[in-house]
Amino acid sequence: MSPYDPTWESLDSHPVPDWFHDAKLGIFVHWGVYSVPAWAPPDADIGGEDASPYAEWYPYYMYEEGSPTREYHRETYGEDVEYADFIEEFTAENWDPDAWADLFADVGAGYVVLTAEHHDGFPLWDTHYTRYNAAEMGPERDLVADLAAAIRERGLRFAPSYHANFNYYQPGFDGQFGHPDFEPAHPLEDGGGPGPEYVDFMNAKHRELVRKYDPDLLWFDVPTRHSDDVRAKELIADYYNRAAAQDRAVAVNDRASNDAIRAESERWDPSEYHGDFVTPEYHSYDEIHEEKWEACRGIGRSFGYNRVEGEAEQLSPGELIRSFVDIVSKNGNLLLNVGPRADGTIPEIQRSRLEALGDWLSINGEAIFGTRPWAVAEDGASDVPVRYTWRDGTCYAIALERPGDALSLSLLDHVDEPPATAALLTRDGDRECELTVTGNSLTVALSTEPDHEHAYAVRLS
Ligand code: FUL
Repeated sequence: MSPYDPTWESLDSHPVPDWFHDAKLGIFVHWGVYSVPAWAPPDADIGGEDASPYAEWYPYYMYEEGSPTREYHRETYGEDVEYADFIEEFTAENWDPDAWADLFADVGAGYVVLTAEHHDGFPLWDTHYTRYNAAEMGPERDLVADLAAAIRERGLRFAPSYHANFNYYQPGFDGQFGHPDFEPAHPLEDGGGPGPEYVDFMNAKHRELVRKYDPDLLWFDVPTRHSDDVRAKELIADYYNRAAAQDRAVAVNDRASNDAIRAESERWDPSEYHGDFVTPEYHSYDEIHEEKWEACRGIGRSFGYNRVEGEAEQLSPGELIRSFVDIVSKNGNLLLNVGPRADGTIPEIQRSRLEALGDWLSINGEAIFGTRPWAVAEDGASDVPVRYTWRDGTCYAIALERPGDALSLSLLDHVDEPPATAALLTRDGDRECELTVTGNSLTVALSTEPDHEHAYAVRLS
């Protein structure tokens, strides 16, 4: 018997799997034909009308009169070069899925999400439904299958993301690919949702994706407020039921929060939220958010590789680590994006951030993985900002700046008994710290200097 029906009432009864709560860190990979031009104006506003810092939107803006991308395209490639002409340069010739998987596993990620199909409508898997796909053209390799195998071999979970609900080149199922004389459509301006035939085509590919790769997550780019347009409830029920029959714990995202957070004035309405977790993009919640959430963002200002981004656009290792700790303390995961080059290599500027995060987690992972939010996320009693996490009766206070020789905490406002011991996590193991209680204030003496940078975790038990 199938436990789930395609109604929100039924689908909303699905539990968030523990593994998703525990994992905290996922790696997003935006890779596709757009990784060939790999260009966007880095200083544009996200969601701008004529421009976006997202290089994976090149195939949209290159046809948008007045956009800097159109100008760049004309100057660099000339008027006659169409988006489809980039396919043959999307080679993946230096791609080593095992090396990617080793890197992501070393950072400490629990799951990896690859753009199986982005808004350009070019699937990265061997699909039966269009010959414009990575197995038949460009890399001539099923990128989804090969990455899934390498990732799962290392015990990480794998998910394809699916963004076909918005195709830059609708109508025309193959976008411009099937139409040499195509007129680029602008669904955003036309205001039309996908028509029923497009939805059939899109959902057939989706079912195929689910059957071929048994995703551990469905990272689906459809805000639930638009879910009826694309019959998302049917897809989600199909996915949950298949996973239930295989006894696998899976999760489905929701993007309503992304829309609402971006529109700043519009407060997210929980009745519009479905699925297992919400996915604010380039945003975070500033308090513990009870619905499980996952922040997604690039290391720089784009998801797809942008060749003109430099150091100035990237999160520094410290910013990355501090924002990750902040997200975890507030019930979030971080889905941190990597934008590889068209040949399958990961730019050093991104790799170095991943390695710094991995190094920090190799010392402080016990204060992150498998934790849950504590009574409060923040503590302002010290002169450095502090975030809390909690696991199995142990509380972790994580200072986001290097504390002096003591850390003052107000955690006694929230517990009956003060902790008996405190220890600073370091590269060489724990360093015991002396605890003093004065009224409601707890002071942790840090007699030894931390031996690493960026954020400092103290175990209180
Ligand atoms: C959005 C897309 O439009 C962006 O390009 C990116 O893929 C982001 C994760 O989702 O909806």
